[in-house]
Amino acid sequence: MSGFLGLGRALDRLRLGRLKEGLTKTRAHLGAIFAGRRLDDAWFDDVETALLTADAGTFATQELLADIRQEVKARSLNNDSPAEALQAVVADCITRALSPLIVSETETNRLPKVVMVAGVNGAGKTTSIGKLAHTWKAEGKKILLGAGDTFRAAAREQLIVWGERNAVDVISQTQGDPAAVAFDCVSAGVARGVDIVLIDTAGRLPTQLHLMEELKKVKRVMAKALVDAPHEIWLVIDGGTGQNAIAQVKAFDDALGLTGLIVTKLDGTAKGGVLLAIAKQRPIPVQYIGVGEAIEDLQPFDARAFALALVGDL
Ligand SMILES: Nc1nc2c(ncn2[C@@H]2O[C@H](COP(=O)(O)OP(=O)(O)OP(=O)(O)O)[C@@H](O)[C@H]2O)c(=O)[nH]1
Ligand SMILES: [Mg+2]
Repeated sequence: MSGFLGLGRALDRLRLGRLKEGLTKTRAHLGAIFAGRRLDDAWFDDVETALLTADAGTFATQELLADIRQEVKARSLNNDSPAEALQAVVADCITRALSPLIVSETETNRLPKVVMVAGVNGAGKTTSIGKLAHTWKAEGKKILLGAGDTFRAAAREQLIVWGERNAVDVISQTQGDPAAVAFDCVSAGVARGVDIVLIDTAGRLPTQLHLMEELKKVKRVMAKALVDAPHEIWLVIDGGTGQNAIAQVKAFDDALGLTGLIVTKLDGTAKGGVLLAIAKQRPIPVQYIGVGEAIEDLQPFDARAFALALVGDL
């Protein structure tokens, strides 16, 4: 048993390592503001600058600063307080600010559970679907993938490759529109008694209104194959997008009613603070984060781990 626990902890550390590696730049800013500092206005200015530089946006930054000031007072910190105490305040306040993004367990009893995945071009939708299939299959779930990106033939092929890698079936059509594929896929999922149906969609900008309408149609049509489907609608956002991510979340949420986000590429140049902005301006639970291109580079969102990856270990 302790062997399993030890392995679990080692894996957790490895995963946190990927995230920390990705957020190195932000941590270099945020982490540098603690050592040997006086708790004066200049310190608060530096915290503000570090948060803004990390893409937290002005709303979230101001609120976080107010919270940090209050917490500094509540903990009676002063100029003699150790750097770790300041770091702990900032880490705790960031964790709290991220809490609206924590997923609350809602078990739908519906089988199959239908998950529709959307997002702008190149955000990481198809890759995330491949990773999700891997994760859920490892939990013993029976999965079916739907190649709802009928825009490019290469997109269909890409999903089929992920299907082969995971040894799960992919429903696709060489002709036909995305709504037809989605309908087919949900129907097949019901007929085959699978646990989860994952539907890919073509990338689109929220400003391409006709494509947003098409996405709404894809959603509507699924309900004709299975009542209440899709049960989950997840937006994939590239963690390196910066403040534009907020506009994406708002637009896709308004169009589809999102139930979750997947934030990808947090291993790259992402600054991470955009999650603070999302938590403040349009809190949609972060179901998973992507920390690399490989099949296992997907992890559940952990607000505390994320805060520590931003601020540095205490
Ligand atoms: N470093 C890194 N790369 C990622 C991650 N997720 C996806 N990618 C890469 O991002 C690129 C685009 O990924 P796709 O999954 O094709 O993105 P998509 O949203 O399906 O793209 P379209 O279908 O063209 O809109 C690929 O090169 C992926 O390997 C991640 O978490 N980290
Ligand atoms: Mg794709």
